[in-house]
Formats: sequence, C-alpha cells, structure tokens
Amino acid sequence: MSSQNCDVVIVGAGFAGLYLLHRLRGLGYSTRVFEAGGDVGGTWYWNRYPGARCDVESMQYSYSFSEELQQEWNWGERFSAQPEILEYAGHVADRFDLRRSIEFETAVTAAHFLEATNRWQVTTNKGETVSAQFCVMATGCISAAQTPEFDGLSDFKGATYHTGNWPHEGVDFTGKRIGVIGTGSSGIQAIPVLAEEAAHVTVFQRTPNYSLPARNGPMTEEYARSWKDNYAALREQQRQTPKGAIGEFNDISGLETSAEERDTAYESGWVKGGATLLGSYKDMLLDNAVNETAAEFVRDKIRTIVHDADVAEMLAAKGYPIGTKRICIDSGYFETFNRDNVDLVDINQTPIERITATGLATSETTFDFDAIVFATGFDAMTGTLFKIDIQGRNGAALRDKWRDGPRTYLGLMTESFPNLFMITGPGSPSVLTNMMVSIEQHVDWITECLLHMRDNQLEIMEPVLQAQDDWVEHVNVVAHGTLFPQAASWYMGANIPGKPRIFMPYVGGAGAYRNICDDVVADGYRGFDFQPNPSQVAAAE
Ligand code: N01
Repeated sequence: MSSQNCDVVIVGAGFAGLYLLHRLRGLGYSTRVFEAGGDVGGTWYWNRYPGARCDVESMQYSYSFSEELQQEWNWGERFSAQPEILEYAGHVADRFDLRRSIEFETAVTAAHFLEATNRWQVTTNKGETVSAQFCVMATGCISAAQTPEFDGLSDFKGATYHTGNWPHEGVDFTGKRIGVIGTGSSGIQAIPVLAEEAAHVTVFQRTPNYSLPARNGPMTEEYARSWKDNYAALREQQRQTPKGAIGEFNDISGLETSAEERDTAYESGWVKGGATLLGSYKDMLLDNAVNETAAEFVRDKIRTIVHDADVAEMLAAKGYPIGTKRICIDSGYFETFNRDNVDLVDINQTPIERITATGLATSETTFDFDAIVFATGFDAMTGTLFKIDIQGRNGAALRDKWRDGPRTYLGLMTESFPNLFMITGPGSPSVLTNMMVSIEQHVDWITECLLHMRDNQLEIMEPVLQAQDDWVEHVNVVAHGTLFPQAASWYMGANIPGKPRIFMPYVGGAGAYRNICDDVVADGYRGFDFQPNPSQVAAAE
C-alpha cells in the first residue's frame, strides 16, 4: 500500500485520469488514483449497452500525446464501438504501466480542504483517508446515471437496466418483450440493436430527437494512413477547431444561399454521415431561420424513411433547433420503426402513470414487459461532483456553493476550493467538443500549473472571485448569443427535476478557449491567487 500522504489525488481513471497520472508520474509527483470501477476506461467502462459507439471518428477520438501510441494502434472502424475503445484504454494503461498506481473499486466519498494545513483530506468508501496537496476531479461529465422516480418502480418483477450502468456480462434479450424509456444518444444507439434481438420493443419517447446517420464502416488502410502520416499537423489543426475535431465546416451564412443550394449542402452532409450536416453553415446554431431549413431537411428524411406517416411525424423533432440538444448519430434508428416488432409511444400524449409488477401503465394502455431499459441519461456535469462531499474553505460544501448553478473560472477551478482542479469542468467547452482534445488540454494546463507552483515554492492557488464572476458572465453571454438555450437539454440541466437552468458548458469553441487559457498563463496566471509555502519562505529569509 502506498503512503497516506501524496502530492496529488486523482479521482477517476478514465481518459482524463489516465493521462494525468502518466504526466505527473513522469515529473516525479507522488499520486493516489481512485477509481470506482473495476478497471480503467471511465464512461466506456460503464456504458456497455448494445450499440454503444463513439460519434467522433476513431482517428480523432484518441490520445495525441504519444507519437508511438498513435502510430501503433489500429482502429477497426470509422466510428469505434465501446468494446474497442475500452480495449484502447486498457492498452494505454498497460503500455504506460499505469494500472499499478490505480486503486480500483474504490470510490472517493469526501474531499475536504483543511485550512490548518492547506491540504486536501480525501476519504474513500474503503474507509481510508489520504492527505494531498492537490486534488483533481477526473470524474467525467456524464457519469451519474439517472433513473427517474417513476411510481411503482420497485413493484416491477422483471429486470431493469440503465444504459449508463450496463451489466458487464451482457444481457440476452432473445424472445423477451422490452420497454425502452428515453430517446437520447444512448436510446437511439441501443434501440436498433435491441430490436434485432428481442421479441418486441416498445419505445417510450418524451422528446423526439434529431439524429443523423453515422455511415459507419470498416476503417480502410488508406484512411488510417492519411491520418498517421500527418498526425503532427492534423492534431495541431484539431486543437484549434471549435469542436476539437476536423470536419467539413462551411464558413458562409445559410442566409446567403438559395433553397436549392441548401438542400444540396444538406444532402451532401447526410450522405457523408456523422455530424457533417451541422457544419453546412456558420450560422447554423446562431440563426433560427437557417437552422429551421436544416431541421426541416432532417424531418423530411424521417418522413421518407419511416413508412407509417403517423409514426414518422411522432419521430420528427419540432419545437427546438437542430443541434441544441446533443445531436444524435445513429445506425438505422429511424428504419427500426418499420419493423413489425417495434412500437413507439408518445408519452406527451399518453403519459407514463406508473411502473407495474408486470410492465408499465400509461394514461391509455397497460404494457407487459420482461425487461425495462432506462435510457434516461445522466445528472450531467455537476451530478458526479455532488455525489462526493466536497468542502472548501470554512467547510463550505460545493453543493451549497453551486446551488444556483456551477460557478468556475475557466471550468478548471472554483473560488474557495484551493488546489482543487476539475478536468473538463462546467464552464469549459468539454461536452461540446471531442473530449479527447479537451481532456489533453486540461491535463497539460494543470500539469504546467503544478510545475509553476513547484518551481516558485507556491503552496496554494485559487481563482479570484471577480475573475470567476467575469468568466461565468462570459460563458452565459456567449451561450445566449446562440440558439442553444432554446432547448430543454441536459446542457441546461433541464433533464433533472429541480436542477437550475444554466447553460453549463462553454460554447466559445475549443480552439478559442485554449487560446484564452494560454493567455491567462502568459499573463502571469491572470485571475488566480497564489500563496507561497511558508516553510520555504522562512528558509529563504
Ligand atoms: O441521455 P439523454 P443519453 N420520462 O439525456 C428521456 C453522451 N453519449 O444517455 O429529451 C421519460 O440525452 C429524455 O427525454 P427528454 C452524449 O453526450 C454519447 O441518451 O428529456 N423520458 C431523453 O429522451 C449524450 O447527449 C454517445 O424529454 C425521460 C432520454 O431519456 C449524453 O451522453 C453515446 C425521463 C435521455 O437522453 C447523454 O445521452 C451515448 C422521464 N422522466 C451518449 N427522463 C456517443 O456516441 C429522461 N427521459 C459518444
């Protein structure tokens, strides 16, 4: 067992925790890494539902920090499925010998900043307490799976599953009648696969979602080569894009084009697959009129794909702009509703009244199920942090400080919680970007910051309240300059009853945000307050 004192506690061994561990170990910091799961991989460890797949291309959804790693790893598909991404995480852990420093099946339950010592006291569910100078939350943005409190839930005699916490041994649905609640990215990926296997699937939809075809396929040698031969330049380019991913992006306004030109552009995006269509015009997420042309294009596609006109209309998203809830990327989702063994229920028309012993009752019908799958999402961005009892100065709890919504400076730190860092925290681009790019940027920034403190005998740092207030204001202003706040999305906390409606991620773009963070450092860590290590100051006097 390693020592109870260390320089840095890292909470989580997903892609953020793994890379941070690798960097800090190389610089001689002592660490303790706690991971609630039984292995590395974070979100890809838990989200094992059938059909789980990344909707960022594999060549881009991977680490860039090691040239050897990015050259030696071979992806099998254009968009990788969960098992392959988990295998990649495992490969990284082995290749850099990281597992020996990670304590698995160990959840952090509390982290308290002790002002007497200027250290974090971190407690685990195994009853251990560790003292650390720094605590880094590498806990992920969408890790706290959310099952709504339906009446009668405990009465159900069949099996229940949540997509975000799927059994590791898999589930055999052959011959089973399943109810699926939720049609976000997870539901939209799982439903086509479940329908292939189960006797019958009934989908309960609250809000129809815009979804674009992935056009997934095997990775070709030629395509992989085109990346590997140019990785250095392409990674640099990736970092400067708004989404942290290179894709087609037309720098023209949709207002300057004719209806025919727009349809040609949308058709091209639809055929190429992934989120390409959303990059058709620079004002897609800024102008309602432009956005509506793309939204209607997608609705028309659904009307063409789905044979039953009533079902097609139920599936066609309306009432909010396309792209303002996280765009879904699917493989045969709308086609699935042409199957004889799949039904769609609009729960706005016929609300779910209760779960029963044998299934579920809406205001109109009772359904019998062998299993219910909750694809009902997550308490995003703050939920995982709030599960831990985090206390800063004066014993103030993070949950209380953020009661009206998260407040951070740059999404990296929050005032009154010295030496506590968040990787891809609220107020940073995080979930609006390719997470790999945002994770690497935050890990590099935090690592450089720790080195700065070590080199300058600084003991603690925290954001200045005014800098934090200004950043929160900026995040808000930028969000409200876009169409994003028009949707009741999890970005806004709208999926959790009682959660404050604040647009949580920073919509200014990964590249622009990176430049702001670099500028803050170049300007002497503008907006951060540092305090020296008293013993080293005394020794110097
Ligand atoms: O969750 P969601 P998710 N009664 O919140 C419905 C990432 N991800 O797990 O829209 C009935 O999007 C809810 O309805 P509504 C990605 O960032 C990535 O699907 O709130 N229904 C919605 O339909 C994604 O955005 C990949 O009205 C209820 C659904 O459940 C994020 O994870 C793959 C309900 C939840 O959708 C979350 O996606 C999968 C209730 N009480 C996920 N409560 C990649 O490809 C909720 N719903 C990388």
